[in-house]
Amino acid sequence: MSAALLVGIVVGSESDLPAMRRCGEVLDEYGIGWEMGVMSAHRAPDVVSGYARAARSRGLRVLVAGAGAAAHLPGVLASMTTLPVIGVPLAATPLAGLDALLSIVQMPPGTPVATVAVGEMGARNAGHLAAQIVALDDADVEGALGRVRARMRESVQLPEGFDPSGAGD
Ligand code: RP5
Repeated sequence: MSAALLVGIVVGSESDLPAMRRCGEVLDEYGIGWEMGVMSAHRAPDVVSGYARAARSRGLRVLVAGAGAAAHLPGVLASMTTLPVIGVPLAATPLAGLDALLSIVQMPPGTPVATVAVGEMGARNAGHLAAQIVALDDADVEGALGRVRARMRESVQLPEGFDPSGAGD
């Protein structure tokens, strides 16, 4: 049985796909169903509008939008749905993603976009953040989050002789 489709990943261009696949890989770790579409807010605004307006009734819980340059896609999506929207700024111009970061993060009050880091690192964190949102009322995903956090903790390498349980000033 395939996992229910809960997260919609949208990118502004095919050139954004390689970075945003990292988001899908993270969602796979949590067993969360996702889809990915290419739909530019300036080249096909009607398609973006239709997707955003249908998202909730299609059962999606979170939208993740990756875009570079002027990067208005996440904000436009957020203006047309009350689902949480996570924006991933991508490096697509000589400004290396700073343009997209400022565009996405600076949404005026009332239409927030939860903005993560530029590029693949941000795309991966968008997957983790989307999972945390889904986990608010999904015990399976909450359990998976706990297992991923426990695995992260295993990567810690303590100096010899240091006991973290006794740490403190
Ligand atoms: C944005 O412009 C896209 O999100 C992409 O990052 C950037 C460049 O798009 P292409 O010229 O590669 O299609 O809309």
